[in-house]
Amino acid sequence: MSSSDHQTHVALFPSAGMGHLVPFLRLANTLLSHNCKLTLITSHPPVSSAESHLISRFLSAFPQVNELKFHILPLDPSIANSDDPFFLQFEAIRRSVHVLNSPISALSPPLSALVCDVTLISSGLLLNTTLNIPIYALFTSSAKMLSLFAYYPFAKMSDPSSDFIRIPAIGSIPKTSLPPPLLINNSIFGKIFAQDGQRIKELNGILINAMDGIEGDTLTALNTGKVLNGVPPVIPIGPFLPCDFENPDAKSPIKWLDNLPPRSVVFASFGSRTATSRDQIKEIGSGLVSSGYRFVWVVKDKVVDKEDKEGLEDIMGEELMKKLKEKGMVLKEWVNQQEILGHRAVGGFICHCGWNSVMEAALNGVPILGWPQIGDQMINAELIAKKGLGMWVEEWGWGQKCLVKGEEVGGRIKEMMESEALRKQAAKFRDEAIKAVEVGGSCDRAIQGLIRMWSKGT
Ligand code: UPG
Repeated sequence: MSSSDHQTHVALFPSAGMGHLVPFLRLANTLLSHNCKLTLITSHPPVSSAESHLISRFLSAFPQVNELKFHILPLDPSIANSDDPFFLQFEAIRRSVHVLNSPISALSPPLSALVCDVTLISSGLLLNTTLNIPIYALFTSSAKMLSLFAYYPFAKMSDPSSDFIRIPAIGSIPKTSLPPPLLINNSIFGKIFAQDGQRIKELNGILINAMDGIEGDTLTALNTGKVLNGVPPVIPIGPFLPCDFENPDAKSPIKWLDNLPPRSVVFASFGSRTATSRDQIKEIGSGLVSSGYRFVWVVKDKVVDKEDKEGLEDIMGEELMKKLKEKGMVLKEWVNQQEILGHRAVGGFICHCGWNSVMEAALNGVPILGWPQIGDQMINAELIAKKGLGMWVEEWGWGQKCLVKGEEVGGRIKEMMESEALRKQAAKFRDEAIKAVEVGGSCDRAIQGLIRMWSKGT
């Protein structure tokens, strides 16, 4: 019997977009460090170059990982009313999953567990009709969002005329804060949400990039059946730690930051999958300049990076670009966000409240100025404001829908950078996050417990 026969063999099945891939690969890194055998299921072709590059860097760093590559059926834009390439990819992966049946059953040694993306719960359960192993989901957003996901199929039926969704033990969420596609009939996102939300009871567990220090109350409510009876164990394994293979070959602002005083710089970035309108880009630019603070700003002009070809000067105009260069660093490429947030010169983060970014800010003790753009981000923004990890200007609404003036942006940046209360609270979350990820800390214990269960087939 070879030594690999004794290894716990886990398959990880992420869905589209860096917001889903990054946490999966960070989990992969942790499982590998605990000597698991790993199969990574990759769907081809991916939507963005960032995904292809990250998968390549990951596989080069860990040649022992088995890549189970499968080609998805063609995208079908007529299938639902969405022009979002990432949602279309979610749907296409779900529609193509049957092709995995035979290669996944043939894996050797046989799988001990499958961890699928939250948008692939039905797919994972479908594959399990032949595998018959423990199936887990990795929930890539907040525990509050998970409560909505679990309760949504019931909430939707309860009172369609109400302006709120009331989630037991969690509270009311205004419908205006829900991911906007949930309010559109027949949207891909809405369908996945309803279909997979109903099936979470069939999972053996849900892993989540969350920690008790931030969402202990919600995690307890989920785990004691107060949100919904029958929710499987929700296991917080956050915050995920950044990994060496994530480093892009990009222009790094780190040397520039090295020469600046502690907490004197604002970092602005809105994640991997939203484009900022040209008008809003110009207002953000003038807001950053008028704030008086130095800044690192990552500009994203197109939803999919492959299409993001125009130069900064063309987008900003010569005059604004000149002013921006005097005070800060503007980039239009993939950066090492964790490294920037971890730099002592960075004292605030203008952030869309994508959940990975929120947890990265917490791990580094950096206060957030939340500016939700799409999806779960308004729910996350409300959460960080309530917990004191950041501020959220409710009147700004959805970034994709309203134009916020530069003067207003600049004023709020000052407010965030000058708030002693935010700084203290963010530092408290950083301390708790560091405790959670220490050897013997809550993450470590949770991962070891999981591997023990998986090795016993539970
Ligand atoms: N990142 C970089 N460099 C960049 C841009 C992003 O390293 O130049 C990283 C960032 O550090 C983070 C990830 O990419 O780890 C982005 O994830 P996230 O902050 O969650 O944002 P999105 O890419 O927008 O993620 C999508 C959704 C978001 C949701 C998340 C998890 O937009 O709302 O919370 O997926 O489900």
